[in-house]
Amino acid sequence: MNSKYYDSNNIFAQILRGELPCKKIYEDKGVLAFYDKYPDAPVHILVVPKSQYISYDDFIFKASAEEIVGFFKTVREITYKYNLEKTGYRLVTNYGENGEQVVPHFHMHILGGKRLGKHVNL
Ligand code: DGP
Repeated sequence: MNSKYYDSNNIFAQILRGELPCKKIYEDKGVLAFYDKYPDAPVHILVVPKSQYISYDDFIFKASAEEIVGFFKTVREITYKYNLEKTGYRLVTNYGENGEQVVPHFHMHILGGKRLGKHVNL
């Protein structure tokens, strides 16, 4: 973790290349969303940009404004697809050692489907 260089063998890169399966729920030219394999909530979706960004830090630094806005609007669309805007949800992105990011391809967790409490361990 915390490498400056993108590891093109990370699990999400393999999913994006179709080398590993995923339960896909949404795809467009720039974004893929799929269910987390180890869900922490009844709804636990991962949204990833298709371009190679290591982390939130890397994404915000390198992506165009258009790409950043498109990504976050897509996250919102997915919350509506699952009616989460009615009951609420949590967005989480982990970064670095203290944030305990495990997969070094930027991703947003969408968590919902139950009362999550003040904190969540991801
Ligand atoms: P993070 O700690 O933010 O890097 O979270 C990585 C998430 O990825 C974690 O919630 C579990 C999930 N995950 C790990 N391996 C796989 C996989 O092979 N498929 C899917 N769908 N999710 C995975």
